[in-house]
Amino acid sequence: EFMKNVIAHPVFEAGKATTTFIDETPELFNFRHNADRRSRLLNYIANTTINGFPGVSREKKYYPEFKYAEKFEPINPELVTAKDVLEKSGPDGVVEWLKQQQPVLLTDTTMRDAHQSLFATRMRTKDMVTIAPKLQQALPELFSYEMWGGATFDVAYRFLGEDPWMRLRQLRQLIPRTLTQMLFRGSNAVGYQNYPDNVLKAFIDRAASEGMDVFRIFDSLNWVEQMEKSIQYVRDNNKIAEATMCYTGDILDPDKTKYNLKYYTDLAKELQAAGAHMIAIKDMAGLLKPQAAYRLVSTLKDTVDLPIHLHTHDTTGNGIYTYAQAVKAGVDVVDVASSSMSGTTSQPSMGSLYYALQDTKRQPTVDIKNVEAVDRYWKSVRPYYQQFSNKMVGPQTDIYQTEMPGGQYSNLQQQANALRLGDRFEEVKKVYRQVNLMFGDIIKVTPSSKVVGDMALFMVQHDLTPEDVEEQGDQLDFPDSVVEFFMGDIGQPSGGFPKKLQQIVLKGKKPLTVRPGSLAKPVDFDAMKQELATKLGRSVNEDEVISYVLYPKVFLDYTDMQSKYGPVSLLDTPTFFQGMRLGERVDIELSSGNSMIVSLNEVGEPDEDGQRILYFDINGHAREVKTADLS
Ligand code: 3PY
Ligand code: ZN
Repeated sequence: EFMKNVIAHPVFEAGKATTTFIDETPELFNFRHNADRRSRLLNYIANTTINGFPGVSREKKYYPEFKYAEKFEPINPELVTAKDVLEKSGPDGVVEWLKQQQPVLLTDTTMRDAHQSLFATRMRTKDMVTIAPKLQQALPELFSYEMWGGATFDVAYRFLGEDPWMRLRQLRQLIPRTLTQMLFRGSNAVGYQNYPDNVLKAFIDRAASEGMDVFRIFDSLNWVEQMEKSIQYVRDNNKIAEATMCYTGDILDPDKTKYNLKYYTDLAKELQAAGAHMIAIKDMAGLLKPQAAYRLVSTLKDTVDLPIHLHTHDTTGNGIYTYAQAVKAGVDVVDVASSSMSGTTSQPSMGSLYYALQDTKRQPTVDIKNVEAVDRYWKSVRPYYQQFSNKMVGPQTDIYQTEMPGGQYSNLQQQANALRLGDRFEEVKKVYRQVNLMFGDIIKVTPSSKVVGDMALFMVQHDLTPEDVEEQGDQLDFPDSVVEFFMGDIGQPSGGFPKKLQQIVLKGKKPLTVRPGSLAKPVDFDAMKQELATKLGRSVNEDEVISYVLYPKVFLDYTDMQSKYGPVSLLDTPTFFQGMRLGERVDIELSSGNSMIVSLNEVGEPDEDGQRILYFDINGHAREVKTADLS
């Protein structure tokens, strides 16, 4: 077996093996492992070349000749970052430090919300890790990099065939001087349902130990009870608990009385009492108008003694103006994205904000040349993901009425297309607004936004008006998410449920009136570990158990994909989504110093069973791979 490895080794094959070859070539001993990884990757490439990637058309492979050669100065030894303060003085130290900063601080969302909101969360770890060391050198003084949480956890496993924990560890290692930040959906963790408290705790403990610093914790109905436990678990890890108020409505509109200024100041006080280190205003739909931002931030500054972190989406086009007003009112940190990953459903641009605040005392302290140089990298990466883009070409001011979150817009469009309602999307938006009012005017953000979206699609699909729902409700089979919402499974909305509609939807079932987590049985992690180990036929680690508990099916599908196709995260992004084209050559670095150079020389016609043979050349050796043509 060992001799087979020796003979098959490229150095030996090339006749270059000397007497010390065996001693100097440790991979001979894991050669089967490597050969196996190579074969699995080739199977992936062959299959993707022939059958494509779900949701990606294959007319043209976008594969630019691109070498990113920007160089940055080493970090100034005098610099003190928020991360340095956290390491030295803990989260309370960061809170005090923030209060002393005159310039507004920045969070860069490029590696999380920007791509979640622009191209369905599809950015791959490889494209982040490639730039991460340079990001660290170029922009160490940022408050934080948001690079995890929200939809990224699920999408990494489900669509990208990669391990989100690995992403966290790699970025943490490459960005040691700047805080990492994640979006945490309170009792819904990084999922769409309520999890028992011990699952929240296990997840937060693990994320903290793997390098997460700032946890932005929200609840989709702004229900503080749903955030309290998570805030405490983050505090227990000596990390930063940023408790969140999701913003909806318009505090300056006297006709909109439900979510008025008092609602937000009361909420901020409750969050402070629950142990928040910082307060986030999460304007997920881009509804916070500039004058309202001024009013809200200045009032909050007078109400609570905590730093305020503002998050908006540029969907309605006023993001920079909103930030400028918030900065004037004393906001401590704002969320921006690199220019070519900013705008519309994403965050406002970092570079634009820098210039908008020029000649003010609060202009952010960043080197604008570096901001622009980093953006040249993102600009070259963005076209890889064009096919997942939401195609919104400019600001959508009708969102002020629809109140649809940036991340939902493109998703709902996809769902509408799938139901053949694509050409009725304007109607879907109109009904989305009606549904919100039928439900009692609720906060709309994952997962409550999905409930409203599902109901809107249901009503458009069945041509139902709100009156129809009331009159024929007992015969209607409402979407599951709507039933769960009225059952209280995602919590209690402010002002309670509309009673009549609740009865219609629940058809006699008795709803919860307490926090679902207070009734949920704790998960038995030891039993889950056993169960997973039995299913996979091998021992499993802590990350795998937590992921399995959160997303059992998604996680098992991911492990299936791994056994079939190997470490697909090592492929470059165009090859991952597009496979190869005839005559093309691709370099894959399997591990440091261990590369695989692949050329595709010929693609055979399908045989009678629909199998094609692809003729590759691997590190100079011919190799045939058979794959089924599913067309
Ligand atoms: C998420 O929950 O993923 C969000 O980004 C909500 O805005
Ligand atoms: Zn957002």
